[in-house]
Amino acid sequence: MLIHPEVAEALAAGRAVVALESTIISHGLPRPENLRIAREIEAAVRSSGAVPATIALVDGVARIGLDDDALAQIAGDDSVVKVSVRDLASVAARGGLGATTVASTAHLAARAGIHIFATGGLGGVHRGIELYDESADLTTLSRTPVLVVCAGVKSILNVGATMERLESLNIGLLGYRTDRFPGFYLRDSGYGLYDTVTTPEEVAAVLHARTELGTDGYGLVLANPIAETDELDRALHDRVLTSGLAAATAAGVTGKEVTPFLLAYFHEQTHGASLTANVALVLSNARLAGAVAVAYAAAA
Ligand code: PSU
Ligand code: MN
Repeated sequence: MLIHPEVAEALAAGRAVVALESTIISHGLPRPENLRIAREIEAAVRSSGAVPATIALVDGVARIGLDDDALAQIAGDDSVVKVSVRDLASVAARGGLGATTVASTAHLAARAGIHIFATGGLGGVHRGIELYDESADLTTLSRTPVLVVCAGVKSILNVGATMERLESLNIGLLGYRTDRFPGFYLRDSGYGLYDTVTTPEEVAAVLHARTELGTDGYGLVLANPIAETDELDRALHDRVLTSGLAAATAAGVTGKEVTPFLLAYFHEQTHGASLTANVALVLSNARLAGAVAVAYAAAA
């Protein structure tokens, strides 16, 4: 593991640091805008007073905090592979270039001593029953001490089943200024929440209470809904979702290709509207995570 000097310095001084994933850059957002957006996400963390640490495998080394060259490689190199927790060692051993998912980013962040993490959407239980497909994001968060700030999960997933799994796996779930579980492009996935917080300081208080009670070994999700003005049109969303799921089935897409396939399908079929929404929500999550990290560091 190689921790970027700025990140290492902030951690040693007990200052606020926010981990960022890299699969969203390589596989979640289209080229060439993805590099610019990756830089904007880091800037959003900084705007809240925290240090960003984008995580990836570069030349087989787990990097905690990327310089601009590494960020450009993740965004534009054709050899970049999507790396979950189980793939980390094999890609590292062959010196490969790997973009980390929520699961593997959370794993490496916690290992580096970073406990706040921002992304767009969490992985979860996929639709379809014959081939059961559940993201390692869930099982990893059940045993990783990290707070993940996200806009809920996409409706490409089985949202109800995902929420049940979050409960079974002891993964905490807080709504940020909402009592509805957000649906990524939409503010409301159709499912309610039991816990709502309204300030970064309240989130920091929950984090400290978890340490006190010994439940801090589990992940915690802070669900931050997309702003009303950035939400995708619901009719467009429903139409593209239906045709996208059918296209994935028809193309026989399985395994780790499912999520990137559906994300790209949305970006194409909405002619960029889903991309605009996606960028807005990720930036909002990065700003909120930065504010939570600052409040958490102040209360330590
Ligand atoms: N959901 C999104 N955007 C994304 C992802 C999920 O809205 O970019 C990415 C994240 O990296 C997440 C991964 O961890 O997809 C989940 O993939 P899978 O379902 O194969 O575990
Ligand atoms: Mn899967």
